[in-house]
Amino acid sequence: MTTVITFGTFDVLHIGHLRILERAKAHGDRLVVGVSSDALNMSKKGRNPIFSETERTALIQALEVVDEVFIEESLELKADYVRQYGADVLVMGDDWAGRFDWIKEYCEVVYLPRTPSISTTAVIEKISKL
Ligand code: C2G
Repeated sequence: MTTVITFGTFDVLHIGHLRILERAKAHGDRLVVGVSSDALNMSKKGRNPIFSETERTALIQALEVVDEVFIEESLELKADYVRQYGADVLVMGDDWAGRFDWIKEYCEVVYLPRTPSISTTAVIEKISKL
């Protein structure tokens, strides 16, 4: 059994998020997802998320491709999460390329290309122009 772990804010959930979760799952048998806490999102992006961590976690947990979800409290705790969930592979989009290479000591680290032409910023802009 190969366990894959990935992380993200997933706010507002869109097709790029679903695609990376599907591609992450293809690297193993079990997919564990760390959803950024509201506080972590604030420290990364300087604003509150559109949807709360409770809502974002429920949305991710409801996806068929996802086996387990937890709240990611800090970017620095990745090695602990990898150990805690018995992850063999860490998958992230390539906007994070190189940033988690230090985890290679604990498991395989894979960066996948982002889905082009879709982002939360683009979704927010599209909605604001309606
Ligand atoms: N993603 C993607 N294609 C897009 C947009 C996002 O493949 N068009 C991927 C990102 O590369 C990331 C995942 O979807 O791997 C989640 O993206 P975000 O919600 O933006 O996550 P982020 O805020 O970058 O948080 O510990 C890491 C962080 O928690 C990641």
